[in-house]
Amino acid sequence: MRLLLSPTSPFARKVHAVLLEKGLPFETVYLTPADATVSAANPLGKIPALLRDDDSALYDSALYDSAVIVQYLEAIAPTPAVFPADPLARIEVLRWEALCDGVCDATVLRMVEGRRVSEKQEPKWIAHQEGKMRAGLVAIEAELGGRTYAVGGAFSLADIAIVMTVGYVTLRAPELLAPHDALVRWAATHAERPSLAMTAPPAA
Ligand SMILES: N[C@@H](CCC(=O)N[C@@H](CS)C(=O)NCC(=O)O)C(=O)O
Repeated sequence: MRLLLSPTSPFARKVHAVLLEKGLPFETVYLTPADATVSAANPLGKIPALLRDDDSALYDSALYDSAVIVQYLEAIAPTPAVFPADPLARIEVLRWEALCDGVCDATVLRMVEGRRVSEKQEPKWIAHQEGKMRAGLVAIEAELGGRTYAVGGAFSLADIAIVMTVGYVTLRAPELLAPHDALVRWAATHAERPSLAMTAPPAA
């Protein structure tokens, strides 16, 4: 399998970490979303995409988005699992993933707007995205409470998603984490896990 990714993409980090957790054989292909290989694999032109080994045609065989790729990996390599067996606990993990993906989506949108020349930036749009980031971080910290793992007392995709989110906000908007010492400490502990340490984004 080949994973199309960039070093800073949080969504790619999620998939990369799951591949490492499962010990699956794969290659990494680092590129930007603008690369033609990405649009050939994913008509939406987004990273990550996964090129499976069973491909005869590149377009037909590529998988996206990160949540779909994670489900695929869990299906082909159920052990070690990144989802709990209990269906209702699985829903909780999926909700954590949605929450964390949403914070990362808002962080990407804020960053893209912030990179436009200052006269063209829309402060209301930036504030709107920041509002989602702040609310998401508050929810993540509050719901984690004093737990070691987000769901069911065991490591899961929810923990990967939280570390991914804290790592990406640290890269793009560290000031928004100032009120969240407890969350930052929680993430730092889990970020030492090999799959997460090996996929950490570069420093800003
Ligand atoms: N929901 C998608 C989001 C992927 C995404 O937004 N990737 C960004 C990089 S972090 C990207 O490729 N952006 C390029 C674009 O939107 O054109 C997923 O989970 O895979």
